[in-house]
Formats: sequence, structure tokens, C-alpha cells
Amino acid sequence: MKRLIVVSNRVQPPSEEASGNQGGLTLALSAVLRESNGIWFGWSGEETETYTGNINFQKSAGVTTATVDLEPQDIHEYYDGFANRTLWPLFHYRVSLAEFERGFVDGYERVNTRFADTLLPLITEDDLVWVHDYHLVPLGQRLRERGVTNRIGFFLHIPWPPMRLMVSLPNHQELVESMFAYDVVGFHTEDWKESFLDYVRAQMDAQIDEDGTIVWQGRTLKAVVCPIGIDAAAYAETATTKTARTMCRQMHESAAGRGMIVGVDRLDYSKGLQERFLGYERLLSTRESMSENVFLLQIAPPSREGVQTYQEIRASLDSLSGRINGEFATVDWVPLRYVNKGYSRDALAGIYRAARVGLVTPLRDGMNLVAKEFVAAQDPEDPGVLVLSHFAGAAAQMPEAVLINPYSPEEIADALAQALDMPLAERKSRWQALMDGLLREDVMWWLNRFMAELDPATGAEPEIELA
Ligand code: GDG
Repeated sequence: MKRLIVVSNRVQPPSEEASGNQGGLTLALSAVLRESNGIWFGWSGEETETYTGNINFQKSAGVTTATVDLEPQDIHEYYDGFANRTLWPLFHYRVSLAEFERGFVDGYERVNTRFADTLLPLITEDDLVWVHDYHLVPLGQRLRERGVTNRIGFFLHIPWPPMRLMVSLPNHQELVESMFAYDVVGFHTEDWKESFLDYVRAQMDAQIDEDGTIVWQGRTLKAVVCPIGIDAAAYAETATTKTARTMCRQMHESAAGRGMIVGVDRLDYSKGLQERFLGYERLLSTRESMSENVFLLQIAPPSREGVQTYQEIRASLDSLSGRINGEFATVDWVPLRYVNKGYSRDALAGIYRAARVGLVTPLRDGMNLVAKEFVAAQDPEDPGVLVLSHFAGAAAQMPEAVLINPYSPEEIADALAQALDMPLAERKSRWQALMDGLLREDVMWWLNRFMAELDPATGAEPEIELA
């Protein structure tokens, strides 16, 4: 097997302890890195006064990580700036939140160039290189300019915006052209891939074959749909560990017979948290008989606190949750439990299992793993119901969820009522179909599928398995 070099903004090394508290993506990438004796390269998350390019190599649970520190200006312009204040909102269709500043573009280019210079000596002739996400779009091109001829793939974890939104980015042409340095580009859904193809068709006059192969100015790039999964079987087990069972029991006790609706999201405007609260408020105001028998638990650990739009959404959710509780709470019932902190993975699995409904309402989401984790954590004999936004990439793979338009408070309220009233037989049949899909298209399926595109010379799909 060829050696794999994974590059992502942040590196999440596997820990030596039991795998229970590690995300599926970390587990999957760790499995292939371990097996191929590969390297995971990226930013350490630490700051240094001046960029040195000194690499900190570490080995953890058989996986070699190579990290570098960044300067404050890099973090401001590349990470907080172009990645999270320009590309993130634009790629989530929120042009009005996107900030277009040349300084951000310069910082983004600078960090990608620095990454290329630092990574270059680590790449040997037969290595495969796999670059992840919107922070590092031009990295492939920077490597090609330095003479790298290896197969290089790119995977986008967030949506690709429609062409007419993409062109509002001042440097859109340069950014998209740089993607032609890759051999393969992966998207979570047909929608995101189609938006990318629309752009290259209309703006670049590229030639596109039926299988997604694009030829432009002598370069060939294959665009593929490769939806990420979770480690479904392992996650289902996590939901029955001691910590999970204890948490599940505590939630049942504190619910005092009321049905729990649960939401878990990074505190991000793409996740539709305000719309979720408004939909829930609509349920409370329009269905009195139901309302005092339920509560919504929203877990929302803060993220990207250095970015102003994130401070704003936090303030507006504080005020909205206060308003809802002020209006509807009684002496012995708090309708909305809004918690701004994170929980361990196994505790979270126990919380999901205690819930009657999982409420996932992003306005736009590349995939959404919470929807999948909620399903995997359910008790097969008494499963909760997933209410899921049409606009999450996950909706394409999960038609048995109750699908809603998150912009409509009525639709959210109706779906909640339907889910809370759903008979056991229907809950079971929907859950079984969803769970079958999660087991079939799990995170290793995703990884092997992408690896087969990245290294077509190996022929059949490789069969890397979780350790
Ligand atoms: C990006 C794309 C795409 C959340 N709170 C806690 C916690 N989490 C975990 C969840 C889940 C993960 O974080 C969030 O994943 P999502 O997929 O929902 O969203 P993003 O972070 O925006 O991820 C997304 C993903 O990349 C993968 O390609 O699906 O569309 O935006 O795993 O469980 N985990 C723990 N405590 C928490 O409080 N332990």
C-alpha cells in the first residue's frame, strides 16, 4: 500500500486510550495512516511570533503527526479571516455575512504557500497526498509549482455554493482554477458537485464527461460524490457504555415523564439554531396539550469566538432562549434547556438515546454528522425520531427522517408534533431503514471509496478496516 499524507488545517491525532471518545473521521484517517505508515500534517493550533516552519513530529497510537505553529497575523488573516469570515459564510450561501478583504486573501495565500514549502521535503516519490477542506484549496497548486507530480486529492467537507453566489468572491477564478492541480475532488452530495460543475462549465468552458472527469487547459480533474459516514457500529456500542447508560438514566429522571427533543451543534449560524428555537416556540404556542409534556435540550458549545458574527449569533440565541422560557416556563417546567458547553462523546450518545426526537435544522450543511450519530445511538426497541433539514447534505442519504424546511416555523412545529405522536411500529421501521444505511455507508466506506479514486492504479477499492 502506498504511503498516505493527509493535510488538514487542524490535526486530530488519535489518543492512546480506548477509541470511545474519538470522532469517526479521526478513527478512519488514523486507520489508513497507521496501515500506510503515513503522516498527518497541519497547524498545531498554537501561535508563534514568527513562522519558522519547524515541524513538531509526534507518534500517537501508531499515527505520525507533523504540526507547525502559525503567526498571529496568519491566524487572523488565513484562519479567522479568509477561511472563516469569507469562505465559510459564502459556501453556506450567506453572502451578506461574507467579508471580502484583500488582506485575508494575502494571508490565505501566504499560509498555503508556507504549508507547501514545509510539507515539500516530507513527500517522497510514491506518496499519495490527501488535502482536506476549504482552508487549503490552493495547497495542491502550490505543491505542483514546487515540482510535486504525485497523485493529490482534495475533499470539501462543506457545501459548494451555486455558481451565481461563487462569482461574488473577488478571487473566484483564481481559487477555482487552483483546484485543477488536484487529480480528484470529493464532495458530500450530488448538489455540491453539480454546483461545482456548473461553475466550471459556465465560467471556464471546461469539457466534462459523464463520470465527472473534467478537462481544462490540459489538466484532468475528476469530481466525485463521496458522502462521509460515521463509525455506525462502534457508535451504537458507545451508546450502551456505562457512561452513556448513566447519562441516559439521568436524562430520563430529570425529564420527569416528559418527552425530550434534543439538538447538538457547534454554535454556528449555519446550523439554524434561531430557526429551531422559533419552530419549537411555535409548537409551544399552537399545541397546548402537547407543550407541557415536552422540553427541548439544546447543547451548543461555542466555536470561533474570535469572529464577530459568532458573537452576534450567541447574543441573539441568549435573548431568544430567555424570551421563550420567560413566556412559557412554569414553576416546575423549563421548556428550553440551552447549554453552552460540550460533553464527552459517550455522554452525548447517552443523551441522544434518552431523546424522543433529534432536531437537526441547518440552513445549509455539507453533511451533518449529528443526524447520523443520533440515529446510531437509538435503542432499536424504542427508537427516537430524527427531524432533519432538507438542506443538510445528510438528507440525501436519510429520506426516512421527517424532513423539514428549517425556514418555516410551522413545518418544524408540525414535524415535532408528528414525531412526538409517532407510533412505535413506524418509529421502528424508519429507524431500521436509516440504521441500515448508516451501517452500509459508514466512515470506512467513505474512506475506501475516496482512496480508490485517489489511487486508481490499485484497481479494486482498498479495504482498510478500523483497528
Ligand atoms: C463539518 C461540516 C460535515 C458537537 N458537539 C459536541 C460534539 N460534537 C460533534 C458531533 C459531530 C461533530 O461535532 C459535528 O459534526 P457536524 O457534521 O455536525 O458539523 P461540523 O463541525 O460543521 O463539520 C459538516 C463535517 O464537517 C464532516 O465532513 O458533516 O457538514 O460543516 O461529530 O458529535 N462532540 C462532543 N461533545 C460535544 O459537545 N464530544
